[in-house]
Amino acid sequence: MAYQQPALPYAENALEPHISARTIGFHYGKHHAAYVNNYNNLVAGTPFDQQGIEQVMAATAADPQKAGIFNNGAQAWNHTFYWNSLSPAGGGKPSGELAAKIEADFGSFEKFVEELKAAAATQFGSGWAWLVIDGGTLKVVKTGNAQTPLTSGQTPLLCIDVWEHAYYLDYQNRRPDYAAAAIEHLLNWEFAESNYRAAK
Ligand code: MN3
Repeated sequence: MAYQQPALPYAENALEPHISARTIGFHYGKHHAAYVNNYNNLVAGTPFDQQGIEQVMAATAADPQKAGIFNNGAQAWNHTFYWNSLSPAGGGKPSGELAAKIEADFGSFEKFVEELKAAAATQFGSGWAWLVIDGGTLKVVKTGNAQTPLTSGQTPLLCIDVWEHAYYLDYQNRRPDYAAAAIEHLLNWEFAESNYRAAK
């Protein structure tokens, strides 16, 4: 019962000029696909093969002997969440309840943007920057490598991949420029709002 890599929710060139078709082609077609293949190879013939990927992530997150399964499964999941966190029609601001909650918990939308940009810029090495809801409060968090807030009791609303493969072809060492472009022009607030409603 192999885990299938979900289809990219838009064309490879849909996020241009902010993220190129070349970057998305390698990122979705090679990096993400490799995590999915590795995960399927590692769980084949084990009881994990019969479980959903989120269940497997929860079961392996704290077990160093299962690090290979966790890392590849979490990267498979994180990337699907990332593709959905971006949209060619994204950017701008959220509306309604989530907008009010961001103002309440961060002070203003602009403060939230500053925090998310800072998290993306300062995550040391490979990892992710996230907007999560944690015990009823919105927070910006960063995680290293394959780590995901999903297995720390937090509910992700949006994420940005800050591994070099996410931006190096387009931005080289300028990770903050990539993060700013993604945050200002691509963030999928409809996706965040639906995750927020489901978490409440
Ligand atoms: Mn990636």
